[in-house]
Amino acid sequence: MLVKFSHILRSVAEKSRVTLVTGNQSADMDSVVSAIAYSTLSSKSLVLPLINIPRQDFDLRRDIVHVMKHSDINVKDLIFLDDIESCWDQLAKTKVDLVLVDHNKPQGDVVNNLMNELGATVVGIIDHHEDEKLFTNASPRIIKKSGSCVSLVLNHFKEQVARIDPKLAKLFLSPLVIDTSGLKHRVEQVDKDALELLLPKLQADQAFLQAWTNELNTAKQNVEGLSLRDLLRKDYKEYRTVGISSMVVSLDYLSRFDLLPSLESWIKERKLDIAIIMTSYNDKKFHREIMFHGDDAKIRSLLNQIQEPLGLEPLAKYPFSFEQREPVNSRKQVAPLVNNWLDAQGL
Ligand SMILES: [Mn+2]
Repeated sequence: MLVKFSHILRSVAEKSRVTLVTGNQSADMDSVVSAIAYSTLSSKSLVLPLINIPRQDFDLRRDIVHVMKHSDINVKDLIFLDDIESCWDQLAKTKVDLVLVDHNKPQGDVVNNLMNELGATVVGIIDHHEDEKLFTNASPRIIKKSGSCVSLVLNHFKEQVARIDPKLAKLFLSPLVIDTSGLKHRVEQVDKDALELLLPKLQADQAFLQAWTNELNTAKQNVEGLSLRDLLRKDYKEYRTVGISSMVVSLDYLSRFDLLPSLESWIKERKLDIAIIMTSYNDKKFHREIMFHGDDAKIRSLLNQIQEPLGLEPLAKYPFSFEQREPVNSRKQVAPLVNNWLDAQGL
């Protein structure tokens, strides 16, 4: 990609524009596919997907790797953070526009530097997270509840979706079935509408949807051979000095690692006050656990604000580890509470 991306940039006349469509820094299935979908469906020229992680971290996302193998898109052709950094001088000669999908406030140093140092501007937003009320002139600016952000993207580009081939349809369907457990949970009207757009392309029935959901979930849950550091960065988002790693394993599973010392080095590496692990797993019923590590005083202060609203029941497994009484509360619900706490602390 490195060569190719710099090649593309070279072909862009100076002062002309390139649009980078970027998902959030967890770079989960929804973010990656939403960025690809927006880029592919947009009728403007030079609209390219930017995956908001280093290239080497992509392989940790085994569900996405699996999906890409079934598509005609080569992972080598995607742009990652390293590609941006190595093409920085060329980018500086170009006008960079940003479209945010699956988040609505720029995430990570590279994207923020594109804005602060190269004057990149956010020209479009399509998202299903809490509205941070930024970039109010962006167009489109669609922030709406949906199971999957890709549903909002597909509905925005309805006419173009009518022209895609079955392979793209299968790619675009993937976040939808992952985020809604096969169209069973957290399904909004916009998700149903998106499915209606894709079904004629796929000629799929209920059995196909279920099989594809299972195949993707199996790939996603395959953590074989991953180190704790891999698990920490596999599905990771940072909120100023608080990092939240989501994992599809239980806290018990993590006991095979040297958990606390590894968290210490993670905190140093990411320069965090608090590292949070959120687990989700099934054993007859669906569980979520949450665990905090870092500055004890800050953790206590944070817990003061969030333990009650999140319904956290203390566990004996590790210091500051809890079972979530309301397993519906994922990082999407926890993050705004963390942000409120950070605001109140002036951090
Ligand atoms: Mn999403």
